Amino acid sequence: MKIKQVILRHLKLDLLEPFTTSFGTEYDRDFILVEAQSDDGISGWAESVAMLDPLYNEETLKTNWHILEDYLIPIILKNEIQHPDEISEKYFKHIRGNYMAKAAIEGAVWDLYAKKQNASLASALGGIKKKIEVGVSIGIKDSIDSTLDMIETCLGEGYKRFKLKIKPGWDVELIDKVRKVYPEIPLMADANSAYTLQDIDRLSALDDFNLMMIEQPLAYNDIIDHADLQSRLKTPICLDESIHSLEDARKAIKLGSCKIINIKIGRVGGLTEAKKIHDLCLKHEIPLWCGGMLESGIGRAHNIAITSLPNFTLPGDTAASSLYWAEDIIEPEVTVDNGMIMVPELPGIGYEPSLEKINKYTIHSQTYNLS
Ligand code: OSB
Ligand code: MG
Repeated sequence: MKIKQVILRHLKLDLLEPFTTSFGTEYDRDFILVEAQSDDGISGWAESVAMLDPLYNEETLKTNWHILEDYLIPIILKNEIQHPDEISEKYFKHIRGNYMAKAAIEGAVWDLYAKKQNASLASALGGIKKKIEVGVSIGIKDSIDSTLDMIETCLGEGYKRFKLKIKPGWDVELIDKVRKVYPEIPLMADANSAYTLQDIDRLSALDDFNLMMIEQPLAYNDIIDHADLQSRLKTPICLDESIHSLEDARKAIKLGSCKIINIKIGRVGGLTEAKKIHDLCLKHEIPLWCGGMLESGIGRAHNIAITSLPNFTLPGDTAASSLYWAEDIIEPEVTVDNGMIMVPELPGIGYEPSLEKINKYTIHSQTYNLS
């Protein structure tokens, strides 16, 4: 497979509602869309999930553009790629970090590869599920009542799991009130690293609400204190920010830092690494689910494909396009029916990127050719 052209586009989509986590509020979503075109004119698509500011992790839209333009795209244009697994295993191996930048171009090549095989991305990755279960991630709101309203709406739409963002002071009382109204719903909390071991009393208080899991309570780069915390809680800890690779997952499992892992394709450097973490977790009976980064439909399509692998046994964060965007950039949009998404069977990501809509939301673009 020879890639003859790569196009980077900076898009900006307005979020229908601001999304607040312990690290900040997003009002809109700026992201890089990657289009990789083969010499026979087929395009593969993916997006970088890096945000404008280095708050979730250290990557940003600008660092991703730089790494893509100056390092990753030249490698992709220069080499004949037989299989997308070679990208992380061979071509990008010497470049440290920059997981989201790597995942963005690797994902576009995976889509292209699947299209050339006339296979869905899901089946090219070894996916087996025809439909996937999904939940919602509910940001920090200005009142507990508005959180309860959001849960009610999403329950009505059949979502299978409810994740509430928490931070110190927006935690025990919130979960207590939600549990009083909804004693049985599959409920979890995501702290995005807002606590330390000094908050053990608060975290222990959360242990009494039958939560499915607490996601990333402690530091974004920690697996030691999480192991300590897990030994003191019956609620499973799920790691998000701390897991960037197969090696990170192996060490976290070995230390007992978590009982569940959230896979984000961008955070782990791409689909090939995500598959490897999937296989390791299957072996160790660590359940998985696919996280979200407020993606456009292109990123959502990739998430749906990886979630079709067998060990994604817990509902993920890939909710319907209409929960985030007035209009998405793919056709059809991602729809959720009774908490389920049908895994597309068409070649590649299985949704058509709409060039008209993509152009409408593009702020800047740059084309790279083999020179
Ligand atoms: O921690 O999972 C997270 C959004 C941005 C950054 C980090 C996270 C999130 C979400 C939203 O929880 C997931 C989504 O709905 O896409
Ligand atoms: Mg998270």
